[in-house]
This record gives sequence, structure tokens and C-alpha cells, in this order.
Amino acid sequence: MRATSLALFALQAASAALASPVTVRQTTVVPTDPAEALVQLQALAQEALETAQEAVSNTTSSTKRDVCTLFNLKIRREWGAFSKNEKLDYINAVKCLQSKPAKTPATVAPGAKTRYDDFVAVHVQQTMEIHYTGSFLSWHRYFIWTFEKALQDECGYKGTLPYWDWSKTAVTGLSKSPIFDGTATSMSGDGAFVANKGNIILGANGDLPPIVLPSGTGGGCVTSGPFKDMKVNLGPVSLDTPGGITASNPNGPLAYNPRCLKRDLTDKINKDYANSTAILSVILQPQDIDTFQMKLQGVPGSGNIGVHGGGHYSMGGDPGRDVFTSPGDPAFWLHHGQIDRTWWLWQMLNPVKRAQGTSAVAGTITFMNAPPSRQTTIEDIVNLGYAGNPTFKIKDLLSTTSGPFCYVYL
Ligand SMILES: *[C@@H]1O[C@H](CO)[C@@H](O)[C@H](O)[C@H]1NC(C)=O
Ligand SMILES: *[C@@H]1O[C@H](CO)[C@@H](O)[C@H](O)[C@H]1NC(C)=O
Ligand SMILES: [Cu+2]
Repeated sequence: MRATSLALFALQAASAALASPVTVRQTTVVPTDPAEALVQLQALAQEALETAQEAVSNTTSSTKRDVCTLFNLKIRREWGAFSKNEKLDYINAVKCLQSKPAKTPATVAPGAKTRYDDFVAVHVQQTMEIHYTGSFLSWHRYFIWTFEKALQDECGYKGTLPYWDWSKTAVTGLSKSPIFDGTATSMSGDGAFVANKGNIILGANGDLPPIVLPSGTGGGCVTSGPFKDMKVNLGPVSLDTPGGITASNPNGPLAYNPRCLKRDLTDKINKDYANSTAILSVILQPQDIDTFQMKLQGVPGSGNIGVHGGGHYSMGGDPGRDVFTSPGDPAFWLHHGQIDRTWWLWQMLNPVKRAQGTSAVAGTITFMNAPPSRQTTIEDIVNLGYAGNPTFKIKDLLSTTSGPFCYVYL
């Protein structure tokens, strides 16, 4: 770890217009009423689906070699929309990956013991090049797709990757949602209650005003659900703990450090940063990719951690709020499903400019441009190490219905 990386990391803490009865895409005005925002979000999602389908049918008819057609187009759905059996199938496939041996050699990451750990390890290795960079969105799109593919190809999973709609948990509360209610069909629930945890202070030693986040109703090991006996093997690397303290494994980020999965569900963070209004405004207001991805991740110094930070910090715990090892929490995939969906919803408002070509990418190749670096280009290559093959150029990862991808969100 470079010395600057912790300080920088702390900062984070810190179409083709279709005729439609609801013309939300022409406006950047976001209703303050959360219920009204929710209605607009649903209308947007419906329009996005129609736009994506139209784009697929357009390319399929004009170029025969195109592999994504309306017949093989996959639909990713929200966790609450999965049937009981679909939920169990997904959970069992994740546990299957956690029971298979790692492909990462021990010389590369001694702590990577399972196939699941391959994904955590590559995320740890590349953290400083894939957050607050031009590759953030495309890298994570390819990352979660590769995870979905591993579930399918290596563990017989027949379904698609689920997502976590933060606007739903902002209303119900996290521990009452099907994702975190602790039942056999959840991602496991809250951690055991730990008293007097104090606030999480992000950016305590940085130049910008720190962000103070409340702690939640857990803090300890998860006590229920499918992942209560799971072992988190890698990290922590840069774990924000109460009082602005950062914990890390003295033996290094990739050393073997088996421990329980901890959570600290914090409704206030979900409600403050990832409610329906917050989601709608990140989709409707930014008109260019730079503004969009910064608002999504939280503009440093703005005091807002964005919907991305809102999801991560509302699950809390170890590894949930460690930017490096966060994929070690099985809820990570649902959270990043929704990140990818939010990008897709924004892209579908203007697919020609936002889902292809140079105007679809902005930002440099280093975390918050430190150390200063060149601009990311669409010719840059994304690799996932031992998690999956092959490598792709960023330009191949901009549309969910071309390149390696063929999916939309419902
Ligand atoms: C599909 O093709 C039609 C006719 O050329 C065009 O008007 C429309 O914008 C295209 N839609 C998308 C989403 O590319
Ligand atoms: C929703 O999120 C926004 C952005 O973080 C925040 O300003 C607003 O207060 C939140 N609304 C509610 C009702 O909590
Ligand atoms: Cu990440």
C-alpha cells in the first residue's frame, strides 16, 4: 500500500427517445417527495428496458454476426422478485464457489483459498486503479458479470445476478428486507449487537472536512442465515472503524486471515444517501459521464458519500466497508448489481453518447488522480487476474447488450 492511498481512500469516505406517456427523460427536476421519486424511477426503468430492447433488435437485424438477440437477452431482477427456490439456487451457487479451490497461486495471494477468494483478491490488487478512475464502472460491470458467469459455468446456476434496490430498503429498513432479514433465503442478517461503537469518521486525517456516519444495530459476526459460518479470508486492508481509525492486517492485504463475516446494518446511512430521491437525481441530473460517476461515488468535499458509499456503509462491518476487500461480503454482488443498473438507467437516456464511444468514459487511471496520471481511454484493457478471462477493452464493456454482455435490468 502506498502511503497516499489510505488518505485518498479516506476521501471517499469523505436513444433514442421512445414515445412514452411519462416523459421523465426531458427533465432534471427531481421531486422531493420520495414516493413520487419512486414512481418516476419505475417509469425510467420501463423506458430503459424498451430502449435497450429496441437497440438489440436494431443491431440484430442489421448485423447478423451480432450475438445478442431478443431471444437470448437475459434479465437481471431485484432480490425481492426472486422466488424462494430461485433465491436458494443463487445462495447455493455462491456457497459452491466458496467451497471450490482458488485458482490464484499461493505465491500471488496466500490468503486466497477458495474460488470465491479469487474475486476478492483481484479486487484488492487493483483497488487503486478501479475506484475514482475512468475504469470504475466498466471494470465493476465486467467483474460482477464474470462472477455471475462463474456461478453459472462452475456451479450450475441457471439464474441471473440479483440486485439490491436501495430505495426499497430505505423504506422498509435493512433488517426487514428479504436481503438482510437473516432467513435461509437472505444474504444473512445483521451482526451481533456491539454496544458503544461510536461514529465512523471518514477522512479524519485528510485535508477535506470529515464525514461523520452513525454506527448501526450490529457490529459483530452475523448470527443467522446462509453465511453465518462463512470465513472471510483476505484483508482487512483499509477498514474504517469508529473514531476515524483504519484497521489493516499487519501481515499484508493478501495474507491468510480467516475470520467471521461482520455486519453493522445502519438504516440512517441508507435513508440519507441511497433513498429514491438520491437515486433519481444521480440518474437525471448529470449530463456527462464524469459528473455522473463522481456523484454516484460521492464528490470529495461535498459531504455526500453518494449511493455507492450509501450502500457499502449501510451494510457496514468487515469486509463491507473496506473498499479493498468489500467483495468478501456476499451482499457486495447485489449492491454492485444496483450500481451497474443505475449506470445502465443513465446510459439508456442517451445510448448513442453514453453506452459507446469516447464520450462514454472520463477520468484518469489512478484513484482520485493521485498520483497524477493520464486519462483513461476506451482502448485501455481490463483484466480480472485469476478471477476470470479473457481481457477486454473498455470499449467492449460500455453496452450491456454488446461485447461479452447480453443482459438488461427489470
Ligand atoms: C432503432 O432504429 C430506429 C430506426 O432507424 C431509430 O430511429 C432508433 O433510434 C433506433 N433505436 C436505438 C435504441 O438505437
Ligand atoms: C435522500 O438523499 C438525499 C441525498 O443524499 C438527501 O439529501 C435527502 O435528505 C434524503 N431524503 C430523505 C427523505 O431522507
Ligand atoms: Cu470495488
